[in-house]
Amino acid sequence: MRPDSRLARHLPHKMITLACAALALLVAPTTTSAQTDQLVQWTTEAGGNGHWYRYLSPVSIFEPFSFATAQSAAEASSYNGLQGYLATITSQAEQDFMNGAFSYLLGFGGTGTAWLGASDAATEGEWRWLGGPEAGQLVSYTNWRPGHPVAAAGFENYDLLALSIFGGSPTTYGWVSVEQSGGALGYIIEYGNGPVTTVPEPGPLGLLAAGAAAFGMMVRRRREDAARG
Ligand SMILES: [Ca+2]
Repeated sequence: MRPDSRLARHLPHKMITLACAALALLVAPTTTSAQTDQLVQWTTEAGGNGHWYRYLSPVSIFEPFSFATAQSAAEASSYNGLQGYLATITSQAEQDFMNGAFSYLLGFGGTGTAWLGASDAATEGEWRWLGGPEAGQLVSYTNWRPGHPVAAAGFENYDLLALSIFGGSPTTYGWVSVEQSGGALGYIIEYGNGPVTTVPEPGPLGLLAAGAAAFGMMVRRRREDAARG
């Protein structure tokens, strides 16, 4: 019997399970509450900033994301060593890139909204980016849909920013202000705020490395056993 086939036969079930789990993590979205998970880079070759963007949709249209949920999820995430935050669109070029990158993902029946990272909650009418390299800066480039931003009125302040996509021909993209109690059918994370400063959770690659190390130990132990026996 060849040694490798004997090894495979005796490969502990636990080890196979660990390897499968690690592989599943590698291909699965890391945000469990979201359905769609696509990462796209705005490359410097294409005139971009090199940042990565990720659009996440809810598991159903009946479970929109609150702004707070989206913001905390974005800021708790990282990719490629870059800190995440709710996306900031600071130029027409960045808007154009995102329109192209995410149009096919957004919404149901071709219409949808996704949270972006700005608010005028602090001072009504004064929109500022909340995170990323632009944190605290006034929103200068704008792409408001007609009628937006909605001025404060009565009980509700329309303090939050979402990218809205209206299906049809041509598809139109624009920003809408959303009330504090509102939800959006997705959010966009931008990864570009410098190196991650917090200690990351063990990622898929870390788990794979741990699995490989454990596998190596097992093989070594079997060889030692064989040498003794
Ligand atoms: Ca940006």
